[in-house]
Amino acid sequence: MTVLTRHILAGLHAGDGQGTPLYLRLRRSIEDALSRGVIRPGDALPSEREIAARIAVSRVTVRKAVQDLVASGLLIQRHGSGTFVAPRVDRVEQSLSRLTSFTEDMARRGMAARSQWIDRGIYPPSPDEMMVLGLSSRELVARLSRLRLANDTPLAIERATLSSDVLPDPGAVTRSLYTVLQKTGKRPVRAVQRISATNLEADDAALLGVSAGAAGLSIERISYLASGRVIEFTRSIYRGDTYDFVAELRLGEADETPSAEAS
Ligand code: 16G
Repeated sequence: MTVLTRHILAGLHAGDGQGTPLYLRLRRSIEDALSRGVIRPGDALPSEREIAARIAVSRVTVRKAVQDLVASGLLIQRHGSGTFVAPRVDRVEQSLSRLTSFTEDMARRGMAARSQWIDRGIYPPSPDEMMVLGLSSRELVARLSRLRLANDTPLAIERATLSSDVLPDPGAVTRSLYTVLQKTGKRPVRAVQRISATNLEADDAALLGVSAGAAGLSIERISYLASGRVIEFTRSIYRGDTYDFVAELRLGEADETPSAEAS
């Protein structure tokens, strides 16, 4: 018997929560095992069949409890290799003074960046996209929507739009958009970013592995070439529990002159 199934059995037999559906009691005892460190980030869970047999409940009950924990981000399932305790998400500190790409940000922290494509294609522009990118309705845009992961933990959903003459083949972006833009001399050199608080919609929350309504950051980035041309319009949703955006502030030039105080 594994330490986990022993822990679950002890929890289920402790008797509290009678009247609560069995799958919920099972879910709670797995959560309890996680919080007490009985199972740790990266550990593999026994198979559903094994848990069901050891604690004498149906596989459907085990599956329901496990699916709930997957939906809330505590467990992850890898196709073909089983269910694991999700890696712990260390908060990521992101400077607001450097214009960097997601891939670069993660590499600097020694984390492996990965993307899952949600959409990648050429479309007629929406009114917002036309306005921000300065396009007419006859022109086209490249849209790249990705779930961005670091060490297999989903951190953000990024939806970037560029004029199709900047990126005629969105399929050319496999890993890093900024690397592709760099190669064609169109990497942005400046950006304006607007950050606001949001509660995650169910679809976005499911992608990010958190519960619907959880806190998130909605970020709009408009990036420019040195010429002043807008090159990229990105709308992103970042997980509120993983990101700290940090800005360095300096005394403004006008305030630095001592004369105001001297008088
Ligand atoms: C950053 C940018 C995003 C850009 C992406 C490119 C925010 C807050 N930041 O995540 O605008 O598209 O980097 O990353 O949206 P990549 O070069 O790794 O594809």
